[in-house]
Amino acid sequence: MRTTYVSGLLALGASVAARSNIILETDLFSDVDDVGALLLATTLKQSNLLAVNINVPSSYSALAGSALLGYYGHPDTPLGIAQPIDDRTFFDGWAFKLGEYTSKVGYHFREYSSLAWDADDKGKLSVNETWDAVKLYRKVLSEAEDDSITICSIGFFNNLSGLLNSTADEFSSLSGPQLIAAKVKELVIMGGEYPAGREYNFFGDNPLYTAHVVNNWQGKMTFSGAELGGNVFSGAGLMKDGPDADPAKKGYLWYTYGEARESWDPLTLVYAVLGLDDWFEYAGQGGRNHVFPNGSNEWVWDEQDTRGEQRWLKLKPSYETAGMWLDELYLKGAREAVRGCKHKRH
Ligand SMILES: *[C@@H]1O[C@H](CO)[C@@H](O)[C@H](O)[C@H]1NC(C)=O
Ligand SMILES: *[C@@H]1O[C@H](CO)[C@@H](O)[C@H](O)[C@H]1NC(C)=O
Ligand SMILES: *[C@@H]1O[C@H](CO)[C@@H](O)[C@H](O)[C@H]1NC(C)=O
Ligand SMILES: CC(=O)N[C@H]1CO[C@H](CO)[C@@H](O)[C@@H]1O
Repeated sequence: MRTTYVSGLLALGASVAARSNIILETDLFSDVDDVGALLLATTLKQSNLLAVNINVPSSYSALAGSALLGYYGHPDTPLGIAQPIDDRTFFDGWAFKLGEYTSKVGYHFREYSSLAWDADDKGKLSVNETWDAVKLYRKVLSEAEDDSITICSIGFFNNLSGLLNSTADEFSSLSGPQLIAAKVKELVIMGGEYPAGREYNFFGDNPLYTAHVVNNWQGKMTFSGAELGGNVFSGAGLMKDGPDADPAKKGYLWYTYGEARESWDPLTLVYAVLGLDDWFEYAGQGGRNHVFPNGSNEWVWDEQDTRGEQRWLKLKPSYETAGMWLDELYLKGAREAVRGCKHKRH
């Protein structure tokens, strides 16, 4: 196995039609691997990022998300967030080791953001320019070509559950499930453990939302489990060699203090954009994921279930190689962003 990842670069000449239309559903709040995923979603040539929805309702998540989008050349990509928003911040009260990065990325890169950092007289940040996540799904899906959208879910399931429950509105006369059936090509999910287990994205917020989405979604679903990204470490190269003023580099440093991080979310994003490519193969075809009310999950074999193909991902290269490939992609994206950086807002 070669150790340098080139197929992403070879595809540079690929036509625009070969790009994947991505809606990113992220819990950009605690773990920094969402930042790695967002870096790739905004800088991979094969990614056509249509919208970002955040499922933790923190004003700092919105500010960080907006700053990252602006910095990486996507100032007009709409940003949605679960409502109502509050001012919660992350604190690592488990290991007392990991730092908080959303408020710092939001503040230090505020010049790239389309949201105002200014606090009102009660100290509350103004983030009222963000979309309600479910409305944003309905708008983007209603405007899309049929069967053209990949939703890449790397966080919790409140917004997707809200989308499933949604009804006709100003954007579309279709219900949530009808809109999904018409427009969504694939739902790619970081969450669960395969063939069975227990993972944070599934149980960490409201596991009933997870069960609602995974057990009812009609259409193709691909799962990236705890065991996949949990063994692949990345980010050290970006922290060491990345451009000084890169917000993803800073986010990683503020979170891990220089240590490589597990790669659950960026690996999932790579699959959502590139497909299997040299990175992945499928497992579990013919079976279904089932999520229990407590958020644990199990792969079941049920021939009565005709909801559409489901599978989970396995890695093709070694864990070390995949980590190296990720770092190459982070560095390439961060370096290109420096060259293209002409999009300060304020
Ligand atoms: C956001 O708040 C500002 C200040 O209160 C107001 O001027 C603006 O119209 C609001 N924008 C939206 C979209 O509600
Ligand atoms: C959507 O509806 C299901 C019941 O059909 C409910 O369990 C779930 O909480 C609802 N989701 C949201 C986000 O309110
Ligand atoms: C979750 O529920 C499943 C099914 O009832 C059960 O097998 C499993 O032990 C539960 N897990 C936890 C951690 O409670
Ligand atoms: C419109 C809608 O259903 N939005 C949901 C997104 O998730 C939050 C939970 O954080 C729900 O309260 C909202 O109803």
